[in-house]
Amino acid sequence: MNNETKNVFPENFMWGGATAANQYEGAWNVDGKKASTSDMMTGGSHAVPRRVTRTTEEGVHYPSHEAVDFYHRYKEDIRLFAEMGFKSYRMSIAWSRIFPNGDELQPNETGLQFYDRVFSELKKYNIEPIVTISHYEAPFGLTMKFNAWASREMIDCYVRYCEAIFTRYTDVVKYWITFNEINSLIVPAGAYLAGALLVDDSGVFNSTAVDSTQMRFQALHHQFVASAKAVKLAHEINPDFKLGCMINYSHGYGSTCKPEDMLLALRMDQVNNMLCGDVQVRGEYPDFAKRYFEEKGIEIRVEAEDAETLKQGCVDFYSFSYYKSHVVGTRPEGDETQGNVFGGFKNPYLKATDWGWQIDPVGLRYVLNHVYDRYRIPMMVVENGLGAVDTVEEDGTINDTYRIEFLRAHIEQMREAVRDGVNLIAYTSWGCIDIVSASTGEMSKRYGFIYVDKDNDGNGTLKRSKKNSFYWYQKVIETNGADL
Ligand code: BGP
Repeated sequence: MNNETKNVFPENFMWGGATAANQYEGAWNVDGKKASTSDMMTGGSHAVPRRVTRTTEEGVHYPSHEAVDFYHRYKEDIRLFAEMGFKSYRMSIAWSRIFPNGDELQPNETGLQFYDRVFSELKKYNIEPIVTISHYEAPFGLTMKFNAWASREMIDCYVRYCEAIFTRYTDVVKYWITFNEINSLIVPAGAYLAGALLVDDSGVFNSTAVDSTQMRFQALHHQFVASAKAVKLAHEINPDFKLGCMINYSHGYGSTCKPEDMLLALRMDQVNNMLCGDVQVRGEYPDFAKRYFEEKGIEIRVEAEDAETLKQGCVDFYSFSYYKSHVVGTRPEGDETQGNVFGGFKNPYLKATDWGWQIDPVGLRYVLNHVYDRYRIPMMVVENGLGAVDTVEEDGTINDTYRIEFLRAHIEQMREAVRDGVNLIAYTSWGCIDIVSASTGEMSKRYGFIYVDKDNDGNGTLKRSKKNSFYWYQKVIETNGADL
């Protein structure tokens, strides 16, 4: 490959990393902060799923309570990000730091000050923040009061929170993402995380998910309206603000070229991926939604002004997470895969991670082209990475060649997509420093370029050390993606 085909990323391409407050900050109840939904979630393991509690119980391990203590170590961590050459850093604000119960009328000044310090540290190194407003959490108070997004009351609370942060950080943040992986609400496994839903239709406190399709889509509608209102408000507060949606892109191939399998793959793409993108980018529900809702018996309660609100709140960029692909259609003989968030079968052409996530770099090029053709607005890959168990050698080194290979293969395909004409403006690798895993609550599923000394039981010094991938990514950024 000659240099011309290697040097394809735009000059101001935003290389960086991504984290989320509840998996990273710790300090869950200090300086006025109160519990968020994620703070009431116990740790888990392969065998024991995480569960949600009503009160934090003595002796039970809650991974978010300390996480890896970014709250007190942000200077050291941001210095390391800067050393890697980060141009951007995707982070989230913990809503319950700003509005501890969620329904206060005034924000918590001490909470706001924490992010003042973080943003000023980022500015020192010219790192552009990309801020997720709600990443898999909501104040626990709101959840108990309203069952969170199941209720329309959430919209005003969310918009009040947005107003507080848009006004406060108007000069230091330009890129905002309204909800992390908003489409996770479509499937039960994502309903707790994305929607903070805790109580099911029959009023039962549900430890991991809510099974009611009706409730999930209603909650999703409330998030759409909240997102649109936030976009409009943001543009009024600062016309330079850029707002984005964030989709957990679940790419599914048909299991055979049987027309029915391909049709099913199309239908799943429409419902799982495009429905949310269409509402947030185009400002209206897509035509296929009508039949889908009818067939599922979903009746979304809408207010008269919602259609206009959605139209006025179209996002400026499309961001998504991409980890894996799956296969849908006729189940191949002998395949007993249960699948993860969006389900699906094994793909005989792909290898999988230790957690069964099928590694598919070419799928990333496919998705970038597919989505860009549809919306033609700037795109960001805001999560991508390999969750793996890392070993610290006796001399302290961490030789994570597998991670480098994973990332290299994905960046190569991004490069191809840029050559295909996709307007890609950012890449923030997930969990750029080891943090708590969202699905398992464990530390052993690591994504970072920076190792953090902490184990699944919460033991460890929290010391940071550079993995081999740290130096590799540094070189990638330095050469703007030419030297992989
Ligand atoms: C995404 C979430 C993240 C994150 C990542 C990896 O779905 O937005 O919060 O954690 O997945 O998942 P996990 O931590 O479960 O490996």
